[in-house]
This record gives sequence, C-alpha cells and structure tokens, in this order.
Amino acid sequence: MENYFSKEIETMPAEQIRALQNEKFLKQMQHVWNDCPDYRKKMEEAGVSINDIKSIDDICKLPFITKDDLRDAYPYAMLAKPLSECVRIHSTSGTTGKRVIAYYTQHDIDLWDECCARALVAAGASKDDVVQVAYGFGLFTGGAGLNGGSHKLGSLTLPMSSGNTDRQLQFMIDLGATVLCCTPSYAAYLAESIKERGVRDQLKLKAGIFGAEAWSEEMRRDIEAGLGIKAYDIYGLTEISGPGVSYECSEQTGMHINEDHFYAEIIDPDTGEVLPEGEQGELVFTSLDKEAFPVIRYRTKDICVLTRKECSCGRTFIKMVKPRGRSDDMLIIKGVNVFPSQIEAVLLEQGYQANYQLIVDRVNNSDTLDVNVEMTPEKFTDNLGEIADMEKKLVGALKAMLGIFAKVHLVAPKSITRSEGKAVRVIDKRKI
Ligand code: DLL
Repeated sequence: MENYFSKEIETMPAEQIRALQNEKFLKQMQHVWNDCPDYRKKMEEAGVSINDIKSIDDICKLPFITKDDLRDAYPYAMLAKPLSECVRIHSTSGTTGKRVIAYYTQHDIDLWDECCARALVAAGASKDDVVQVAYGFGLFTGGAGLNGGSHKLGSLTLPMSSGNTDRQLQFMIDLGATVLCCTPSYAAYLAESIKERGVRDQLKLKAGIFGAEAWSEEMRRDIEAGLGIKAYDIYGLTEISGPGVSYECSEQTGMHINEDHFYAEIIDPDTGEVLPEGEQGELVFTSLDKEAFPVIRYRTKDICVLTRKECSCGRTFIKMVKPRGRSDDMLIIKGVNVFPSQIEAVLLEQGYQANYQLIVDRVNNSDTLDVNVEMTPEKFTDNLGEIADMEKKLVGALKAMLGIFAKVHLVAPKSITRSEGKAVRVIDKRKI
C-alpha cells in the first residue's frame, strides 16, 4: 500500500496540475518582475515585458538563468525579498570562483521541508521511523533538507551529518535507525564498514534515500544488498531549494518532480530549444512559489529525460530518469562523449564496487583514459597472471560500452580514498 504526504496534490490529474502551475507561474512572474531587478533587466535585454507573459505557455519567451548569472550577481544574486524577511542561506560547493548563495524566507523553508517529507513518505517512512541524516549539515543543503522533511513528518530525526563512521554505526545500531539519508557513495562505504564489522544482523534499516550525485542501477543493487534495504533516489540543487525537487517512489524507475512547486523543461543544450517529452537533454527548472530566491528557467546542466508515463504508485507528477551526469561532467575523450556513470555501470556489472578513479590525460596530442579500480576482497589476488586476465576482461567490457580504449589498473582493496559526501572520481590532467 502506497502512502502519500500530500495525496491530493501528488495524485492530481495532469490537467489540474497544469492549471495550478499556470496560476502560480503568473504570480511568480509578477513577483520577479516587480521585486527582482536582476531578472527584470535580463527580460528587458531579451525584449520581453511582463505583458508578454499571459500563461505558462509563454515561458519559452523568457531568457534562461545560468550559474554564471548567479555567480556574477554575488552575493545577492536574484534576491527578491528584503534581507530582513530572509531567515537562512545555503550555498553551493563551488570548486572555482564565487559560490552561489541561495536565500530562504520561512515560507521557502516550509515548502522545501514539505518536498522532503513527500520524499520520505514515498520511500515508506512515517512518524514511527527513526531517520538517520548522514548528509553534511552546514552550507550544503543535504543535511538541512532531509532534517526538515523528517521533522515535518514527525519522525525521530538523528542529525548526524556526514563522516565519523564509528559513531554513525553506533547510533544506527543503538537507536535502531530505520531510514538512512546520505550520498550513495557514503552509503556504499557504510555498507562496506558494516560487512567488515559483521554487524549487519544488528541493523533495523529498511530504506535509504540517496542523492546529491549520479549513481547507477548497479550501485543501487549493491547498496540494497549490502544494507538489506530498498534504496531510493532523491534529486535537487541548491539554486532550486535543495534535495526534494524530485523523489523516487516504490516503483524505483525515476523521480517524481514536485510539480506544484517546480516547472521542468528539457532543452537542447546547444540551441536552447525545448525538446518534446521523452527526449534526452538539459533539465531546466522554474520555481513557482518561491519568495526570496525565485529562479526562472534555470539551466541545471543535468542531462536527463522526462516522462509522464503512468506510475504504479498512483502519483501523477512527471518523472525524471536518473540523471546520466552533468553536461559539465561529461568527458570528451578522443572525441567521444563519456559519462563517468557509464564506466561505473560496467565496473559494477563485472562484479567490482564503485571504488574507482578516472585519470584523463593528453599524451602526444592524443587523449588517454586510465581507470584505477579496486579489487574487491573476494576478487583480491597477488597472482600477476590472474590480475592481467581480469584487467583484460575489463578493458574489453569498457571498449564495448564506450567504443574507446581505456587502460585498466586493478589496485588493492581500500587503496582509493572513500568519500563521506559527494565523491570526486575524475582527474582530468588535460586542463592543467
Ligand atoms: O546536491 C542537493 C541534494 C542534497 C540532492 C542531498 C539530493 C540529496 P548541490 O550541491 O547544489 O545540491 O548539487 C546539485 O548535484 O545539479 C546534480 O548535478 C547533482 N545531483 C543532485 N542529486 C542528484 C541525483 C545537492 N539524485 C547537483 N542524481 C545537481 C544525480 C544529482 N545527480
């Protein structure tokens, strides 16, 4: 039996959702036009006035917002409420340059908490659960988002933050955590540590809500087997609010977008043209009822597909498939587009775990790809002939998937650094 946090909204017929989106979109545009000078200027530069926006069908007339626009307007990018009405900020992890700061009024926090509560319920949680939040707390939205959702649901919430694996496991066992929320790479690490300590039979976990980075179906199966749970995907980004922009249900075939709060489009990343449902492209979001930091046609750089196919859970919200990766994570090696997630899928299919590192370089004007992969304890051997055979097999499987040669190096178990948050798996030396 499927439960919903907001049944009426989550199962609303598609035409009614569209009508609700239309109404909220027009209000959101009025707010942006009147209160967000940065975006109004962008509209004027694009030759669009608020009078041209009569319904949500006119959205395609509006200019996109990119991360660069938000960075350029640092620190008050696109702020549409006085600071005195804002109650919190979060910020992107930004490896280079200025970070994007997202502002929230209490209304914005409430709607975000609701989105995360929906995600928890879709994963089978209720107020009787013990929810261990092992996403980082602080500027990152992961910890605060799931913490807020769990409070809203009324579950006992363990605000662990990420890391300190001994303490995580101690609390997980002693307090009988039933739902785990963290990045999939940290979940895989926790599963590994649980196996090593032989404490799996002391766990009460039944579900996990994992997101913030791309992960494959094969990795899902590994985590499910390692922790003895159902593993659900959750997606979101700081600019739109945080985790809970979309969430997976019992069908586990993609994530329902909270369409009463966010309007999604898929565009051709090169031309900006809107693509029909079912085609792969870049995901673009428009907030429908945010106060402090509304975003209109924000280009996420995430590559994915939307579908309105009927879902067995009864939810009518449009679904996005697991993002394949980001257009800016996509590597072009010898002219071929390669997503780290494709390599990960091959490794897991061949019985390895998601402990790997990709090193891309350019030697004599030609790109090279080296894949360092840990042997699992079961596969571990120091027989060089056996290692060479295993490497050869992986080279063949990678060639079949990618169409290019990758040099594979099998390394000892535990020799690749584990991640407590988002994993860093690519070292592209060509940029240096
Ligand atoms: O990662 C928010 C989040 C926290 C989502 C916890 C889920 C769970 P940012 O740090 O701003 O926000 O990073 C956003 O992470 O554009 C995607 O590229 C990636 N991402 C997030 N969730 C997923 C997912 C948080 N489920 C960026 N699958 C996004 C693939 C994801 N990529």
